[in-house]
Amino acid sequence: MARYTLHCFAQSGNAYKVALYLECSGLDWAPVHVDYFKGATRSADWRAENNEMGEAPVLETDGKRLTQSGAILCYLADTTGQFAPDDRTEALRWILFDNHKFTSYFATWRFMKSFGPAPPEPAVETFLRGRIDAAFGVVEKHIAARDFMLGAKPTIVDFSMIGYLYFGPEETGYDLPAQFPAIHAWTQRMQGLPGWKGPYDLMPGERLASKW
Ligand SMILES: N[C@@H](CCC(=O)N[C@@H](CS)C(=O)NCC(=O)O)C(=O)O
Repeated sequence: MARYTLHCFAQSGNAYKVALYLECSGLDWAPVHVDYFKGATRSADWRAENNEMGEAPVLETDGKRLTQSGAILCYLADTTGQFAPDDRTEALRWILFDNHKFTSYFATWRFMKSFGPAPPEPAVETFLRGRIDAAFGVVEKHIAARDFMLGAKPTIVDFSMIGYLYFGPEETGYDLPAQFPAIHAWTQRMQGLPGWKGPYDLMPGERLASKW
């Protein structure tokens, strides 16, 4: 059995944050497929066994089940030393911004746009795009001045924040090279890390066509 078991699925950028970290760190890990689109995370049994919050990813290791990608990345950095930030407070500042704004609005928008039961209402689209553009604008300015979020070297903050940035424009409706060139250049620097793979090559689950 692998040292780390990650409950994940291919469309989950939140799970990808951890999967990519494990892969780029050369750690011994194996994925377990969460059948999210068939409602696995909504079942009482899955929640009781894996995560009361009803969310992927879940990382199993050393007899523990850890959840919340940001907390998992902090745990892994603390216990392996890989991609550990020099300044924990600064790392948390960006991971919290990521979870509240940078990832969450973009992930919600992409899900509704590509995989939800109906396309988002125009007012919802306007709201989400406004929030995405504001959060992406903050990161565009920050990352234009440095190679990685905390400076010269990649840390867990980068793994957290790039979680949804490799899904294509057919799923996200965003053209990163044209709209956010500094963010795009940063994703390319991360893509240069040994072990880098895209989400659909790293995690199990059938690739789904965008519905809308
Ligand atoms: N902040 C959480 C977000 C996790 C999350 O929302 N995961 C999605 C899959 S990408 C999920 O399982 N959602 C289920 C739901 O919201 O009901 C993290 O970073 O782990």
